[in-house]
Amino acid sequence: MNTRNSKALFERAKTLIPGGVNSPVRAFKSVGGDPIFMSRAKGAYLYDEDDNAYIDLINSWGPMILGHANEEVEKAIFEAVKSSTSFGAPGRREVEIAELIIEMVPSIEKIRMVNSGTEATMSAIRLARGYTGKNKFIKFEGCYHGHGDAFLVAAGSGAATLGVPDSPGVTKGTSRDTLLAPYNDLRAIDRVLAENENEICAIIVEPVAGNMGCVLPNDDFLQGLRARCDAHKILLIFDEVMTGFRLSAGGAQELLGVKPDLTTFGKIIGGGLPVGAYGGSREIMNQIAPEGPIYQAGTLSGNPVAMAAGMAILRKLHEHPEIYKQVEQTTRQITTGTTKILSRQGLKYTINQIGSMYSLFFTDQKVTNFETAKSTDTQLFGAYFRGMLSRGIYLAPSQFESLFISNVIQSAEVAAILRATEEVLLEMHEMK
Ligand code: KE4
Repeated sequence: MNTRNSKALFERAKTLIPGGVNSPVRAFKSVGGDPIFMSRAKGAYLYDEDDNAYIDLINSWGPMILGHANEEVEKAIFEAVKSSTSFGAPGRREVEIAELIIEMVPSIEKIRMVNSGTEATMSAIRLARGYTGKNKFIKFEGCYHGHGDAFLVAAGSGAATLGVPDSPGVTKGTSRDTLLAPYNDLRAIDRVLAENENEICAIIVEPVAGNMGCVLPNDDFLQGLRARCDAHKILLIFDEVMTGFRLSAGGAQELLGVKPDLTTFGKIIGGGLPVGAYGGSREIMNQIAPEGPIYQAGTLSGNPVAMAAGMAILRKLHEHPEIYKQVEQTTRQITTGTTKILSRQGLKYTINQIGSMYSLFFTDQKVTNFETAKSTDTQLFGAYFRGMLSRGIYLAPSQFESLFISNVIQSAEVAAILRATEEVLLEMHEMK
């Protein structure tokens, strides 16, 4: 595959941008090879600067559930952009998207728009601290909640991929208030609660983890967190930046039937434009300035173009909930087909899947937390990634990421994905 233009662009980019990329995991560091520079995308396909086509299984890390350059989202953006890209004043669209999200996610009575998932989670923790008067919070090893200082402790995603879970620049003072427990481990939570009685404001969790690869909650896990938060007057925060509007119109909380006190959003909520949000009960959200004393602000929060894109994608998902069944069926076709290939080749790798999220782990163990995720063979994953890429299948360039299926991946794409998988695993197996 000719990737001459991507290589030239990467050489230039490295002299101008740290690592040549604007987000670390895009640099292909953990899978080998140089990143591919994309020039355009449409539907299920990405096209690089050398005009190679790729079936996209990462979909901008989640947002593109309707595929790339969706006509309705584009039309909404083109319409909005004609009336300026930002007012710096409240606008009608902010009211409309707030009404729509509150209708789609029953646990939310008030919501605040921000510009990224990181801003959403940072604000949610500040709100939890201000509302409860307590400073410590619990996060889970391998969960990633954006790059806010307090979260870069045993974080997943890019931090895990780069093997620098506790980033330099994060002070001891900051990380001191971040308490850790293994995902799916309620007994560990009980220990942390007992050791920090009355000092914990919140437990923040990815209700389905996507940043150590796709890892599902045990049946009793989320309900167990809910009960403990109620018993200890702690806020339960669902970080649904990834799962929000992805696993169902009401997110993981609707699909799995557990109601958080606060929810954070990103990715799909902006239809591919930079949007995040956090929301919860009126009582808690009214603590946010200017209604309450807890400060949070943003120049471009709620800007009309991003709101138009968000409205278009959320309206489509709200009016056509059958999309969720469709993307789940497509995902199952891929994972079932892959399982058949693995057994044909005598390979015992693990697949985790829920809705339109899945990961293939190069381990024969069940992957239920960060420790088991880290036990996977990331060298083998790198070979798999490069083999699929050379056959025009674009995966997340890290074992510690989930894949995301869009509703424009049809049977032809599924067949191509499975054909490539069969060839690559055979090639790798012979190499082993
Ligand atoms: P952003 O600041 O990247 O919009 O959102 C941070 C965030 C918060 N919470 C969860 C559960 C997330 O998955 C993310 C961001 N996800 C990563 C992918 N695993 C973004 C990709 C990247 O960092 O380049």
